[in-house]
Amino acid sequence: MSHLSEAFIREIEAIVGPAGIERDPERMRSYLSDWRNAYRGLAALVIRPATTEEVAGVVRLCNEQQVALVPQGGNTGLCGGSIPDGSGCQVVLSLTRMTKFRQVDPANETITVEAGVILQSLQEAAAEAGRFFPLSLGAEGSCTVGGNLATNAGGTAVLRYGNMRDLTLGVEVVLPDGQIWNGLRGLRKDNTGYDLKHLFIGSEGTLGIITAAVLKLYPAVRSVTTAWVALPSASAAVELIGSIRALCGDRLTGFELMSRQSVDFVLRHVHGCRDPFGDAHPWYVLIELSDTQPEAPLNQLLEIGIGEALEKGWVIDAVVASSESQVAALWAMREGISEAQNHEGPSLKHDISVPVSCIPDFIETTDQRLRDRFPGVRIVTYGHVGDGNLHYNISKPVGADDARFKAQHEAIMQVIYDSTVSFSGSISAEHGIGQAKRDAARHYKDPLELELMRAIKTTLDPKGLMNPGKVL
Ligand code: FAD
Ligand code: S2G
Ligand code: ZN
Repeated sequence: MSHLSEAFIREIEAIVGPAGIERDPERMRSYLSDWRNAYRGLAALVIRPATTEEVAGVVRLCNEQQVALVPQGGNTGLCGGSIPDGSGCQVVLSLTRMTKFRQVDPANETITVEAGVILQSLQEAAAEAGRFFPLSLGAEGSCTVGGNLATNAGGTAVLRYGNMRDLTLGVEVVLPDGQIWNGLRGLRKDNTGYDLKHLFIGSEGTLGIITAAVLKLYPAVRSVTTAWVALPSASAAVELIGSIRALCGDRLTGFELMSRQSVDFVLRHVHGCRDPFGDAHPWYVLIELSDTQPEAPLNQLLEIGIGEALEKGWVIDAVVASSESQVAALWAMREGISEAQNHEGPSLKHDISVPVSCIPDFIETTDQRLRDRFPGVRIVTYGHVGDGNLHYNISKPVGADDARFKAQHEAIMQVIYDSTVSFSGSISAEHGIGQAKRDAARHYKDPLELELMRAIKTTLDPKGLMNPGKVL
């Protein structure tokens, strides 16, 4: 039973056309639960506008009729930010039909795309224009540019190119009252007051609907080399990234840490993955060097860097990929961790960041505290070392009951987040707050910061109709 009047639905249909609304409960289902089935909701309607003007018309009508909107892109978010609540009164506004490439400007090194463009399609379009768009993450085949902007997505190339905020020059936004802000400027310098785009990047759909963006393009990458390296400890990884970066500078474009536990899960659950080394080692890093020169001496650099590290005891073993398929296999090991965790029962996710230099102490301290209080939990530690960003995910003890384990989530989360803030870290490095971390953010964030965030929210969305219950 819809909480919306037939008249309202007819008005929506007059704006977006029959193709733009979804009322069938079966077809609505995929919009109402997240990738991991960790969050489920109900919606009175799913609306799929095809243009910015249609988005504006829908938002204006929802504003007049006080109907709350939940923006949605690829629905790969990991904090439940794109899932409506259980009231059945909210409407999901999916941007997935807005997939136009509005402009490619190779000389300005920019590309203007609509919010529903899939990240992988954007990467391909950049390559076709003889350029490179660097954002890269495990969900790139499904996540959208709008979702990447709304979550200020990070991924594996942040250490070289930054996160989505750093890759964006302008955005187009439909504000909560239905006005269209055209901020689609492709300028690298525009110092005319507050940089408003940064209000919406990372706002997770709570301040407006991002409908398009001007994104930076980079020179095409023409040589890449990739290595899988076994290490004795996490502190060796921090030593190693420092020495590789000193040697290779901006050529270091990937440095992903993985614990043996995370590799074990992948070997167990991801078809076709095999450990390049016979023996098991405590830690691994995947290193990627890349360059715009076709014949850059990347292998030689890597061999020098790894050779020095072997002498210093930072490296146990190393293999440099010698083919495209080997490179793909190594990245499949890394990117398979997220999926593999789902086969081991609930994955309590903690996407934290600490200063890079604190990574080893954070791991040692937090592992110890967790093992003392929750014997048998399996700690899946992996992530983007160059950003100080660890995915510190906890799986249940072997054979434990899912429900009993999940009942410990609050207590486990508190140990991890208390430890994070004791190292001056953040409780959400790249995934955002959504509904998953709203209460934790209220507990751990500076009260003045929360007050400022609320002031911005109240100014832009006084009726509180934009993604209610998320972030704040
Ligand atoms: P959705 O999940 O649809 O929405 C995410 C949030 O953005 C919601 O709050 C939604 O309301 C809002 N939103 C969506 N579109 C718009 C819009 N146009 N305007 C305003 N608000 C909008 N994330 C990382 O940062 N780094 C990683 O390395 C990473 N790896 C991942 C690996 C896997 C296997 C998976 C499943 C996810 C991973 N993620 C990662 C999380 C996720 O892919 C990102 O957060 C991504 O940016 C979400 O994009 P989306 O289009 O799926 O957004
Ligand atoms: C990644 C995915 C999140 C997770 O793979 O880099 O951002 O913890 C993560 O599954
Ligand atoms: Zn990540």
